[in-house]
Amino acid sequence: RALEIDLRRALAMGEFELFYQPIVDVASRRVSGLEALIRWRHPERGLVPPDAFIPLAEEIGLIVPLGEWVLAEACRKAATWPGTPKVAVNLSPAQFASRGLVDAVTSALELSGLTPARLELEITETVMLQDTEATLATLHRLKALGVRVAMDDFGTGYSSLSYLQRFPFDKVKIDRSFIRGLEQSRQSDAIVGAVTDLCLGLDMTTTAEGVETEAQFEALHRKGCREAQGYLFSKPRPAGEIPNLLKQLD
Ligand code: G
Ligand code: G
Ligand code: MN
Ligand code: NA
Repeated sequence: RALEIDLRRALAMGEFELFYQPIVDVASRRVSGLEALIRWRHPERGLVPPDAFIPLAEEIGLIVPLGEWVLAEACRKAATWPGTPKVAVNLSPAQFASRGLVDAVTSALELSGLTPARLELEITETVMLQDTEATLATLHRLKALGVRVAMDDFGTGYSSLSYLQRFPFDKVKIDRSFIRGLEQSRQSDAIVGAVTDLCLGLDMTTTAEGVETEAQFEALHRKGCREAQGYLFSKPRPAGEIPNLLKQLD
């Protein structure tokens, strides 16, 4: 297929780049971290979003080398930023299950010199549906490196409370579909409040995704949600803008 050939070529040619979206500490409004979000700078099609190629990259196994590049690049960049913000990297299920994942994380940390605690790996619930024992073993090996692990898009898909009990997450990212309804629907308020309380009791922190309004931010503050991410603060930005953005938002 044309896209498949194009995708393999793109990796070889270095056409991928990472944008970064700030994550803000709710109490202080300071930037506590940034999430790396991949883009494909296509010679003819322009900037291609991840939804347009990540699924195919998964399917053809290209996600493993691509994911290794993302890890290395995000750590390398983060090590140059002013201050000590964390950098969050999305891991797709196939990458999580791949044999070389722990080695790839280890080498990204070593080559960049980034403090392990500044790297956060985001995994989705789909990962939890795979072989549970293997998943647990991988999570424990990652945590032994000193990196942090977050459950992404919590509350959508096949989320289950048993995952929070069994898997050693440091953080839960509450899906933006629940944040949208804050201050407008009792249901969203109740769900976000309950997830925040639950995570507090489990010694996990919470990050709200997709925060777009001051009213949503205030509601999160009242509910004790630790971090917020969304267009209210910044959309994902090219790497070159991050050093200045870190100085401005701080
Ligand atoms: O940046 P954007 O909001 O368009 O991202 C859309 C989706 O693509 C997000 O849900 C995110 O999880 C996924 N994504 C972005 N960057 C990466 C990446 O480097 N690796 C993987 N596996 N997924 C990514
Ligand atoms: O799936 P994941 O959460 O990893 O990816 C984040 C995606 O959400 C990115 O594609 C990003 O562009 C998008 N996003 C980030 N902030 C907001 C926001 O405030 N509103 C909306 N609608 N989308 C957002
Ligand atoms: Mn994410
Ligand atoms: Na998410």
